[in-house]
Amino acid sequence: MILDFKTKFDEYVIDFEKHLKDYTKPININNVHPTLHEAINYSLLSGGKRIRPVLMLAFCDLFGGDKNNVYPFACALEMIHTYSLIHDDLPCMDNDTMRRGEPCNHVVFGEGMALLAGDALLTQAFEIASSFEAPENLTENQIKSINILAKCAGSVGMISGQCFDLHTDKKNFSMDDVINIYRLKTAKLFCAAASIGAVMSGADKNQVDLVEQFGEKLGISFQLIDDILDNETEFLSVFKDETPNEFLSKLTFEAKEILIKIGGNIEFLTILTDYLIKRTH
Ligand code: GRG
Repeated sequence: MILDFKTKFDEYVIDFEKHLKDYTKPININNVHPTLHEAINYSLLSGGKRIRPVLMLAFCDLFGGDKNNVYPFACALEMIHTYSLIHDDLPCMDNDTMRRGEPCNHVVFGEGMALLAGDALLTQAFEIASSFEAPENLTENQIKSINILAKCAGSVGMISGQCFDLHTDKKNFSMDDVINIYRLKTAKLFCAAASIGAVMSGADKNQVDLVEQFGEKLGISFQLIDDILDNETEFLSVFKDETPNEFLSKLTFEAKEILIKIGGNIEFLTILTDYLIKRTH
């Protein structure tokens, strides 16, 4: 039977969002500032595509894991992603006013509150990742996954990607510089999604290495499409020997080759790879 990709994708999103909503209800309302709570939920529950959680859950399924062990990490990763968008839109960064067709967090709640909402999301991500009750034999994988989350989001991951993006002279940069920015700024969270799904489902080191390589290629492709859709000429002009679209086709072919090496029921992930490349927004 041909997989109904969209139905499966939506099922992952619905299940994920049920778990996410549980984490957005404050346990002790007296301890949470009401505007902070509102600002967090404004961005966390405002129509993100949920690609990273879907990727994580799909790798969990590929390796036959229990999704209940993965939901806390999927929520944690989406919180980190959301914080990065809130901070990225701030006047001191990209200085944007609209996100997902709505005013940015800082436009609605003010710069200070947006900064704090981002800080709170980053912190809560690690609270969730470290506090769920895994069976004893899963504890080691849980710790490995927390470590992956921290590395991919931090100064050897997404944050350095943002720094290279801010501080590279875009008039004189090379294709390697651009790929490095994509690899750190965007692909690191894709790597985290894919690898945590695999690690939490008991994949071995060789399998996790392949999953990481897949996450990197998918994440770089994802950022490249973003730049193609936004016509980011500064970034796109570095592609000299091949067009950005040719490079994209090569990269996604390689990503799918890695899926074949990983093996198992890779149908959903293969279609997901094509779906992300063909997206129009
Ligand atoms: C710490 C002050 C401070 C800032 C951090 C780390 C950072 C700023 C920004 C991260 C860089 C960033 C925003 C990269 C863009 C990645 C990207 C393509 C985001 C859009 O992802 P989608 O399309 O978003 O999955 P949705 O809206 O669907 O959730």
